[in-house]
Amino acid sequence: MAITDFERYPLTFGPSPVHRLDRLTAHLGGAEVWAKREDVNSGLAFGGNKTRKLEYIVPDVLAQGADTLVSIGGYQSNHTRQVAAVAARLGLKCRLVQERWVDWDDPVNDRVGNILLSRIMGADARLDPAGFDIGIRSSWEDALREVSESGGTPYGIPAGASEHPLGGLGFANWAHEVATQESTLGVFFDTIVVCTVTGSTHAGMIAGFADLLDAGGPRRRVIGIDASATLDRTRDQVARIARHTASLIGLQRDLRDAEIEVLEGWAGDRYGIPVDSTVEAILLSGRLEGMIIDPVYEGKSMAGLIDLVTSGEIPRSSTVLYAHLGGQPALNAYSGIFGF
Ligand code: 5PA
Repeated sequence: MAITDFERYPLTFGPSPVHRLDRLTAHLGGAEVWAKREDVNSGLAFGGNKTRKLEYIVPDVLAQGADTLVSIGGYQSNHTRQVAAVAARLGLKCRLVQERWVDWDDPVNDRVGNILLSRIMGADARLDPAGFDIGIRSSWEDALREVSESGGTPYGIPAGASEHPLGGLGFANWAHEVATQESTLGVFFDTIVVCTVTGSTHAGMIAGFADLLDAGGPRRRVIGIDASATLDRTRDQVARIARHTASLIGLQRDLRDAEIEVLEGWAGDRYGIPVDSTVEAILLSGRLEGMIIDPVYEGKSMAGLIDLVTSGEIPRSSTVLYAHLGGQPALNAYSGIFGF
């Protein structure tokens, strides 16, 4: 099967916009930096990377006749907010397990931003004291069972939709979308920079770009910036999901290790806690480009991009595409980091 053979339920506006970041580029002195904006990819609750993944999962939800989406994330999960939005759009119920993934004592952490939006959209979002883990959780399995026991038909979507068998397809297709936009714009992105935590965003891209390479497309570097601070697990998960997705979309070879590149250095010691470079990246993007990024994910990948360009690891001659995956609502739970 090819990526185009998979059913896609439309939740996004269509291809997400791609544009230059001229002032950031000038500030860094090259490489040429562009952004592709998943933060404005949909009218559903501010969209984001999960909305794109869910386009390939919803056909299965509908085929199974489920009446309740069940998912999991941290208190400020962007993923659960997007699941809540999709449930609302489909007329389904939504049960969310919101774990204490981040030891972050902002007094409104469990009430504003993403969790507030999920509740506005009608989701039953319940707090759970468990800490960060990107794998399958017993609390999520318990929620699935509770929904069944109370007569519902649950459909489980794991953290970040990553362990879902179809979770990598959204971003495999993103790679094809990039290739189409490149030919329209007359540009070639030799380097992609993407934040990675539960893995299927980056993994999908790896599979999609490998597919394009094998179809005669150009070679490029897809750099995942770890924001999990559990690097080995994330790297393993990215590799596993990339290989699975590659085989789903008909890649005729194994992925090379060099195609699976997850870099560390910008996550800090713990998931969800911004470090100095995160705050600097947020301020720089806001002040140079009016582009808002968050303290948990995109602030970390942008910090990585800035350092990789500044150090020359990404050469000055490169044209870089920064994948902006959304996530701004969490900023509301982090006002204290700026000291304004
Ligand atoms: C998230 C994830 P992956 O989980 O697919 O690696 O994506 C990382 C990522 N940027 C990058 C933003 C804005 C994200 O929200 N968010 C999770 C969530 O619960 O919101 C899955 C962790």
